[in-house]
Amino acid sequence: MRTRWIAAGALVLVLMLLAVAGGRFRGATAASAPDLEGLIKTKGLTPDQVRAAVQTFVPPGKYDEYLMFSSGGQSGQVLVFGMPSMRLLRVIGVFSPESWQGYGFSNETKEILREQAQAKEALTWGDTHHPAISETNAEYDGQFLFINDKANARIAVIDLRDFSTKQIIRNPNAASNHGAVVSPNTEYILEGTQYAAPFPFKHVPLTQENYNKSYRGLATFWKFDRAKGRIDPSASFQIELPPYWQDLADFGKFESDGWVFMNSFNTERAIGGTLEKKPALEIGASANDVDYMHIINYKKAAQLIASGKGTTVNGIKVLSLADAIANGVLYFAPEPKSPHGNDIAPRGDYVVIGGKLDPNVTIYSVKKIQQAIKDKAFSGKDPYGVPILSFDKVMEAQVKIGLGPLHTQFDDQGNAYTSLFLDSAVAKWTLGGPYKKPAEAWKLVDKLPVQYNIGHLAAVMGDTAKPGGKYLVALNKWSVDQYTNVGPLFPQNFQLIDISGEKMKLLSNTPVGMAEPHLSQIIPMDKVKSWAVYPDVGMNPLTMKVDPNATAPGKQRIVRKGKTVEVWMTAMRSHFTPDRIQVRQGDTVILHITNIERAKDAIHGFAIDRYNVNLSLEPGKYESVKFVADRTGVFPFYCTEFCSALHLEMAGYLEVAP
Ligand code: RUQ
Ligand code: CUA
Repeated sequence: MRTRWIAAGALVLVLMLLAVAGGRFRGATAASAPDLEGLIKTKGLTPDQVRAAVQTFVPPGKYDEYLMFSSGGQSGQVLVFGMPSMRLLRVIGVFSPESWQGYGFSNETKEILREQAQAKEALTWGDTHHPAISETNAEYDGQFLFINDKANARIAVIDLRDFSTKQIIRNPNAASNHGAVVSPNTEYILEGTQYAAPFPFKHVPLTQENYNKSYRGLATFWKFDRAKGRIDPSASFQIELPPYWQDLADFGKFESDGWVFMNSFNTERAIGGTLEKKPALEIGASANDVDYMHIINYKKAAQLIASGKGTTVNGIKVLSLADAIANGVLYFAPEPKSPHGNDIAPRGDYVVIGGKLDPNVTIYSVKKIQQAIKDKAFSGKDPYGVPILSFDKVMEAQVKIGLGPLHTQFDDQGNAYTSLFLDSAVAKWTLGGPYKKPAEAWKLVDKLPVQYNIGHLAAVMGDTAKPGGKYLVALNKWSVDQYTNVGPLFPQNFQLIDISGEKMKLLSNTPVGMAEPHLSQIIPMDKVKSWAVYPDVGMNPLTMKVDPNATAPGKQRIVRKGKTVEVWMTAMRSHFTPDRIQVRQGDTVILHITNIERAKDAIHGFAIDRYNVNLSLEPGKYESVKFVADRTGVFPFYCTEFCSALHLEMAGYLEVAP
C-alpha cells in the first residue's frame, strides 16, 4: 500500500512538472500541490487509477480520438460515443421515433419508419443488435452504418454525412433476424434469420413434423447501391437454410473472399412445449454436442441467381436449399456446444467460434476448409442432405480460455480477445499461422475480470483487416453493484480497457441507462466526414437534394386549394415566416419548413400544441409535416431549440376556425 502511495505521489509530481514546464498553469503555486495529492488521497485512488483518469480525460474543447457506434438494443436506436472519454455524442433515431430530432414526426421520416412492404401501421420500436460500418477493402470507410432490428427482421441504412437514417428494409420472408454484417467492399449486407419460421411465411401448425418440413432459416444478401446510398431489394437474394436458428455471421476476406461463415445453435430442431411437460427450448436446443457452422459460397449463389436459378418469393429471389446443396453453395462444419460468435481473423485466414457451453474457442482454417471441400472430406450429411466437413480436417486449433466464450476481436499484434460470459472476463490469446511464431501460437496470455456478464466486446477496428489495437470496450449486460441504485432497471456497463501493453488494464466505467447495447464498432474520428451544416439550403434529408418545396427568403407564402392549406415557411433566428396561419376545421395542413441558416449549430425546432408535431431543423434542412386540423382553437407553435436570445419569441399561432 505504502509503495502505491509513493508511486501515486511520483505521478502527481510528474504531472505538475509537465504542467509547469508547459507554462499552462502560470501562477500555480506550491499551495496547489497538496490539493491534487490530497484529492487523490481522499478519493483513495491507486496510481493505476490516476493514470487511467489522465489517459481518458479529454479536456474541454478537445476532441476524442475515436467514435464508437453502438447498438441501442430495445430502444431501437444507435448510440454514438467518443472514445476514450466515453462521452455520449449522439443518439440516432432508427427504428423508434425520437422526438428531439423530429424523427418519426416529419413526412420524410414517417415514410422511413413505414418500412416499405408489410406492416399496415408503422412499427414504433426495434431491437438493434449489430451495427456494421461500411467497408472498403475490408476496412471501415466511415460512409454508412447498417443495423439490424432483431424483433421485426429489418435492416436500416444510416448515412454518416448527416448521421441520420435513410432507409429501413423489411425482410418479406423472415420472422426475426440476428447477424448483420457487410462484405469487404459493402456490395452486400447479410441478414441471417434467428428463429426459424414457416417458409414462405404463413401459419403452419407448430408440430415437430411440420417444423422439420416447412420451417426454414434464411441468409439474405441485401445488395447495397453505394451511389444511391440505398439497399436495392430487386438485386438482392436469399438462400434457404434448414431450421437451425442461424446466429452470427461474418464475411470472408482475402483468401476467404466470396464466402460467408455463420453459426447455428438449434440443429436439434427443438420446438419447446414447457406447459406440455416437454423440454424447454433452452434444454432441447442444447442437447447435441455439436451444431453446424454454415459455410456459404455467396458469390456462387449470386451467379446462380443471375443465371436464372431461384424463384421469387414475396418479391425477393430465393435459391432453394436443394439448389444450394447441388451447386456447392452450402457446407457444414461441426462446431462445439451452443456456439456463438463467428469472427474472421484480420487476414481472412481463420474463423473463430465461441461455444457458450464449451471452455474453448475453436479456430478453423480457411485453407483447410477449402481443401476439405475439394477432397470431399465429409463425415456425413444432415437430414436435408447438406454435406458435413470432418471436424478434424478443418479445425486448426482449440484454445482453452474459460467459461462461456462468446465474441472475439483482434488487435494489431496478432492477439485475439474473447468475451467470457460465465467467467465475466475478457481473455487475451494469441493467433498462430502468420501472426505469431509457432512457440507463441494459440495460447491464453491474459485474463481480465469485468463487471459483469460480458456480451460483445469491441476493439478499435477490431473486426477489420487492419485492427488498431490500443482500446477495447467490454459491453457488460449486468452492472449489479457498479452504480448508485436508480431503481430496479439497472444500466448496462461499458468498460474501457487499455490493450496496448502485455496486460490488459481497466480504464473506466460508463453506465448506459437507455437500453441494452449489444455490439459496437470503433473507428478513428477522422475517418468519418460528416457535415456540420447541410451543404445546400433546402436539402431534403431523405433525397439528399434540394427539395422542390424548399422555401427561399421572400418566397414564403400560404396557399389554399379546396380543403388543403399549404404553407411555405422559413426558420431563421428568431422568427418563422409566416408566423400566423389560419385554417378551417377539417382542412389538411401541409407545412414546408426550411431552415435558411448557414451558421453551425443554429438549429431550430418546430412544435405545435396538441398536434403531435415536433421537428428538428438543422441549418439548411428542409422538412415537411402534414396533419388534419380536426380540432378548433388557437394553437401556439414555437421553436423547441434554444437558438438565440429571442428564442422564446420564435413562435406563432395556428388558428383553426369552426
Ligand atoms: S449476439 S444476442 Cu450479438 Cu452475442 Cu445478439
Ligand atoms: Cu429557433 Cu429557438
